[in-house]
Amino acid sequence: MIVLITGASAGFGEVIAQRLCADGHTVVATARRADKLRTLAARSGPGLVPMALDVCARQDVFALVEQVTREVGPIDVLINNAGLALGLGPAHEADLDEWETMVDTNIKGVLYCTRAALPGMVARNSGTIINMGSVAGTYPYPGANVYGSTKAFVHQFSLNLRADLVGKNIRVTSIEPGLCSGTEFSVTRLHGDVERAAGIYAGTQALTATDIADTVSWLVSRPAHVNINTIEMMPTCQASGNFAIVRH
Ligand code: 8X3
Repeated sequence: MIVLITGASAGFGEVIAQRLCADGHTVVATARRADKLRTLAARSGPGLVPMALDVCARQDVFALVEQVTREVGPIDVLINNAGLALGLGPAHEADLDEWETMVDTNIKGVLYCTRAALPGMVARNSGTIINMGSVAGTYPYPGANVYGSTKAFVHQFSLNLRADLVGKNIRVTSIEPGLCSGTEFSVTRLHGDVERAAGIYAGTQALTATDIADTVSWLVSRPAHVNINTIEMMPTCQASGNFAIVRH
Protein backbone atom coordinates (compact mmCIF):
# COMPACT_ATOMS: atom_id res chain seq x y z
CA MET A 1 0.00 0.00 0.00
CA ILE A 2 1.00 3.63 -0.40
CA VAL A 3 1.08 5.51 2.90
CA LEU A 4 1.37 9.26 3.39
CA ILE A 5 2.41 10.26 6.90
CA THR A 6 2.94 13.76 8.31
CA GLY A 7 5.34 14.71 11.08
CA ALA A 8 7.69 11.87 10.18
CA SER A 9 10.99 13.55 11.11
CA ALA A 10 10.84 12.45 14.76
CA GLY A 11 8.81 10.78 17.49
CA PHE A 12 5.73 8.73 16.62
CA GLY A 13 5.91 9.69 12.94
CA GLU A 14 9.47 8.50 12.45
CA VAL A 15 8.87 5.15 14.15
CA ILE A 16 5.52 4.58 12.42
CA ALA A 17 7.10 5.35 9.03
CA GLN A 18 9.91 2.87 9.66
CA ARG A 19 7.50 0.21 10.89
CA LEU A 20 5.18 0.50 7.88
CA CYS A 21 8.20 0.40 5.57
CA ALA A 22 9.36 -2.79 7.27
CA ASP A 23 5.81 -4.15 6.80
CA GLY A 24 6.37 -3.77 3.05
CA HIS A 25 4.45 -0.57 2.35
CA THR A 26 5.66 2.41 0.36
CA VAL A 27 5.78 5.27 2.84
CA VAL A 28 5.82 8.91 1.77
CA ALA A 29 7.33 10.48 4.88
CA THR A 30 6.70 14.20 5.23
CA ALA A 31 7.82 16.85 7.71
CA ARG A 32 9.24 20.34 7.65
CA ARG A 33 12.78 19.16 8.47
CA ALA A 34 14.03 17.81 5.13
CA ASP A 35 17.48 16.94 6.53
CA LYS A 36 15.97 14.63 9.15
CA LEU A 37 13.80 12.98 6.49
CA ARG A 38 16.87 12.32 4.33
CA THR A 39 18.57 10.59 7.26
CA LEU A 40 15.42 8.55 7.88
CA ALA A 41 15.27 7.57 4.20
CA ALA A 42 18.91 6.48 4.23
CA ARG A 43 18.15 4.21 7.21
CA SER A 44 14.88 2.83 5.85
CA GLY A 45 15.64 1.86 2.23
CA PRO A 46 13.86 2.59 -1.05
CA GLY A 47 10.36 2.04 0.40
CA LEU A 48 10.57 5.35 2.23
CA VAL A 49 10.10 8.45 0.07
CA PRO A 50 11.01 11.69 1.87
CA MET A 51 9.14 14.86 0.93
CA ALA A 52 9.32 18.17 2.80
CA LEU A 53 5.94 19.55 3.87
CA ASP A 54 4.57 22.05 6.33
CA VAL A 55 1.00 20.88 7.01
CA CYS A 56 0.02 24.45 7.89
CA ALA A 57 0.70 25.58 4.31
CA ARG A 58 -2.64 24.87 2.68
CA GLN A 59 -1.55 25.20 -0.98
CA ASP A 60 1.56 23.09 -0.36
CA VAL A 61 -0.52 20.27 1.12
CA PHE A 62 -2.77 20.09 -1.94
CA ALA A 63 0.25 20.31 -4.29
CA LEU A 64 2.02 17.51 -2.41
CA VAL A 65 -0.98 15.17 -2.50
CA GLU A 66 -1.24 15.78 -6.25
CA GLN A 67 2.50 15.14 -6.69
CA VAL A 68 2.41 11.94 -4.63
CA THR A 69 -0.57 10.65 -6.59
CA ARG A 70 1.19 11.39 -9.89
CA GLU A 71 4.72 10.25 -9.02
CA VAL A 72 4.24 7.51 -6.41
CA GLY A 73 0.62 6.43 -6.81
CA PRO A 74 -2.80 6.83 -5.20
CA ILE A 75 -2.68 7.29 -1.44
CA ASP A 76 -4.14 4.24 0.32
CA VAL A 77 -3.38 5.33 3.87
CA LEU A 78 -3.17 8.87 5.25
CA ILE A 79 -1.68 9.22 8.72
CA ASN A 80 -2.29 12.65 10.20
CA ASN A 81 0.45 12.49 12.79
CA ALA A 82 1.95 16.01 12.76
CA GLY A 83 1.00 17.87 15.90
CA LEU A 84 2.39 19.43 19.02
CA ALA A 85 1.68 20.83 22.47
CA LEU A 86 3.08 24.19 23.52
CA GLY A 87 2.97 25.28 27.13
CA LEU A 88 1.61 23.74 30.30
CA GLY A 89 0.55 26.89 32.10
CA PRO A 90 -2.95 28.14 32.93
CA ALA A 91 -5.10 29.66 30.18
CA HIS A 92 -4.95 33.19 31.55
CA GLU A 93 -1.17 33.23 31.20
CA ALA A 94 -0.93 31.42 27.87
CA ASP A 95 0.85 32.77 24.84
CA LEU A 96 -1.79 33.40 22.17
CA ASP A 97 0.73 32.72 19.40
CA GLU A 98 1.32 29.27 20.87
CA TRP A 99 -2.42 28.62 20.95
CA GLU A 100 -2.62 29.59 17.28
CA THR A 101 0.31 27.34 16.37
CA MET A 102 -1.46 24.38 17.98
CA VAL A 103 -4.72 25.19 16.21
CA ASP A 104 -2.90 25.62 12.89
CA THR A 105 -1.00 22.35 13.14
CA ASN A 106 -3.26 20.04 15.13
CA ILE A 107 -6.53 21.12 13.55
CA LYS A 108 -5.96 22.94 10.27
CA GLY A 109 -3.09 20.65 9.23
CA VAL A 110 -5.37 17.63 9.69
CA LEU A 111 -8.13 19.37 7.74
CA TYR A 112 -5.89 20.28 4.81
CA CYS A 113 -4.36 16.80 4.47
CA THR A 114 -7.70 15.08 4.85
CA ARG A 115 -9.52 17.33 2.40
CA ALA A 116 -6.70 16.93 -0.11
CA ALA A 117 -6.47 13.13 0.06
CA LEU A 118 -10.12 12.21 0.60
CA PRO A 119 -11.59 12.81 -2.90
CA GLY A 120 -9.16 10.28 -4.42
CA MET A 121 -10.10 7.74 -1.77
CA VAL A 122 -13.81 8.31 -2.44
CA ALA A 123 -13.28 7.99 -6.21
CA ARG A 124 -11.52 4.62 -5.63
CA ASN A 125 -13.93 3.64 -2.84
CA SER A 126 -10.93 2.63 -0.78
CA GLY A 127 -8.71 4.20 1.85
CA THR A 128 -7.66 4.48 5.46
CA ILE A 129 -7.19 7.65 7.49
CA ILE A 130 -5.49 7.43 10.87
CA ASN A 131 -5.54 10.55 13.02
CA MET A 132 -3.30 11.07 16.02
CA GLY A 133 -5.47 12.14 18.93
CA SER A 134 -4.69 12.08 22.62
CA VAL A 135 -6.25 11.21 25.96
CA ALA A 136 -6.06 14.99 26.44
CA GLY A 137 -8.99 15.22 24.02
CA THR A 138 -11.19 13.32 26.47
CA TYR A 139 -9.83 14.01 29.95
CA PRO A 140 -9.18 17.60 31.05
CA TYR A 141 -6.08 18.38 33.10
CA PRO A 142 -4.46 21.64 34.22
CA GLY A 143 -2.48 23.24 31.43
CA ALA A 144 -4.01 21.17 28.65
CA ASN A 145 -6.38 23.99 27.70
CA VAL A 146 -5.93 24.44 23.94
CA TYR A 147 -3.82 21.34 23.30
CA GLY A 148 -6.54 19.11 24.76
CA SER A 149 -9.19 20.99 22.83
CA THR A 150 -7.42 20.44 19.52
CA LYS A 151 -7.31 16.72 20.27
CA ALA A 152 -11.03 16.74 21.14
CA PHE A 153 -11.49 18.17 17.66
CA VAL A 154 -9.45 15.33 16.16
CA HIS A 155 -11.60 12.78 18.01
CA GLN A 156 -14.91 14.24 16.85
CA PHE A 157 -13.69 15.03 13.32
CA SER A 158 -12.68 11.38 12.93
CA LEU A 159 -16.13 10.18 13.98
CA ASN A 160 -17.86 12.76 11.80
CA LEU A 161 -15.80 11.71 8.78
CA ARG A 162 -17.10 8.19 9.22
CA ALA A 163 -20.63 9.56 9.40
CA ASP A 164 -20.12 11.11 5.96
CA LEU A 165 -18.37 8.01 4.62
CA VAL A 166 -20.77 5.34 5.85
CA GLY A 167 -21.20 2.63 3.23
CA LYS A 168 -17.90 3.50 1.56
CA ASN A 169 -14.78 1.40 2.06
CA ILE A 170 -12.90 4.23 3.69
CA ARG A 171 -11.84 3.78 7.28
CA VAL A 172 -11.09 6.45 9.85
CA THR A 173 -9.48 5.86 13.23
CA SER A 174 -8.44 8.21 15.99
CA ILE A 175 -5.57 6.83 18.09
CA GLU A 176 -5.51 8.51 21.50
CA PRO A 177 -2.39 7.79 23.55
CA GLY A 178 -1.67 8.82 27.10
CA LEU A 179 1.74 9.08 28.75
CA CYS A 180 4.36 8.27 26.14
CA SER A 181 8.11 8.72 26.60
CA GLY A 182 11.07 8.79 24.26
CA THR A 183 9.84 11.54 21.94
CA GLU A 184 10.38 15.30 21.71
CA PHE A 185 6.78 15.94 22.81
CA SER A 186 7.38 17.20 26.36
CA VAL A 187 10.64 18.99 25.57
CA THR A 188 8.82 20.95 22.87
CA ARG A 189 5.89 21.58 25.18
CA LEU A 190 8.20 22.87 27.92
CA HIS A 191 10.18 25.10 25.56
CA GLY A 192 13.37 23.04 25.68
CA ASP A 193 13.45 22.36 29.43
CA VAL A 194 14.91 18.86 29.14
CA GLU A 195 15.14 18.32 32.90
CA ARG A 196 11.50 19.19 33.60
CA ALA A 197 10.42 17.10 30.61
CA ALA A 198 12.36 14.10 31.93
CA GLY A 199 10.61 14.55 35.30
CA ILE A 200 7.24 13.86 33.65
CA TYR A 201 8.35 10.30 32.90
CA ALA A 202 10.47 9.68 36.02
CA GLY A 203 9.62 6.39 37.70
CA THR A 204 7.15 5.31 35.04
CA GLN A 205 7.08 2.76 32.30
CA ALA A 206 5.29 4.93 29.79
CA LEU A 207 4.10 3.97 26.32
CA THR A 208 6.71 4.24 23.58
CA ALA A 209 6.55 5.26 19.93
CA THR A 210 7.00 1.57 19.13
CA ASP A 211 3.75 0.80 20.99
CA ILE A 212 1.98 3.36 18.82
CA ALA A 213 3.61 2.05 15.64
CA ASP A 214 2.51 -1.50 16.53
CA THR A 215 -1.05 -0.22 16.80
CA VAL A 216 -0.88 1.58 13.46
CA SER A 217 0.56 -1.51 11.81
CA TRP A 218 -2.29 -3.58 13.26
CA LEU A 219 -4.90 -1.06 12.12
CA VAL A 220 -3.61 -0.95 8.56
CA SER A 221 -3.67 -4.74 8.35
CA ARG A 222 -7.32 -5.18 9.47
CA PRO A 223 -9.68 -6.59 6.84
CA ALA A 224 -11.08 -3.80 4.65
CA HIS A 225 -14.59 -4.03 6.15
CA VAL A 226 -13.37 -3.45 9.72
CA ASN A 227 -13.31 0.13 11.01
CA ILE A 228 -11.85 0.82 14.44
CA ASN A 229 -13.37 4.16 15.40
CA THR A 230 -11.20 5.08 18.38
CA ILE A 231 -8.29 3.53 20.24
CA GLU A 232 -7.46 4.98 23.64
CA MET A 233 -4.09 3.79 24.96
CA MET A 234 -2.49 4.32 28.35
CA PRO A 235 0.44 2.63 30.05
CA THR A 236 -0.55 0.53 33.04
CA CYS A 237 1.02 3.13 35.33
CA GLN A 238 -1.61 5.67 34.24
CA ALA A 239 -5.36 5.94 34.73
CA SER A 240 -7.92 8.74 34.78
CA GLY A 241 -8.08 10.47 38.16
CA ASN A 242 -10.49 12.36 40.35
CA PHE A 243 -12.20 15.69 39.86
CA ALA A 244 -10.30 18.63 41.31
CA ILE A 245 -11.90 20.06 44.45
CA VAL A 246 -10.58 23.07 46.32
CA ARG A 247 -11.56 23.03 50.02
CA HIS A 248 -11.48 26.05 52.32
C1 8X3 B 1 -0.07 13.36 24.99
C2 8X3 B 1 -0.64 12.81 26.22
O1 8X3 B 1 -1.21 13.23 28.67
O2 8X3 B 1 0.57 14.56 27.72
O3 8X3 B 1 -1.04 13.79 24.12
O4 8X3 B 1 -1.71 15.00 27.12
S1 8X3 B 1 -0.75 13.96 27.46
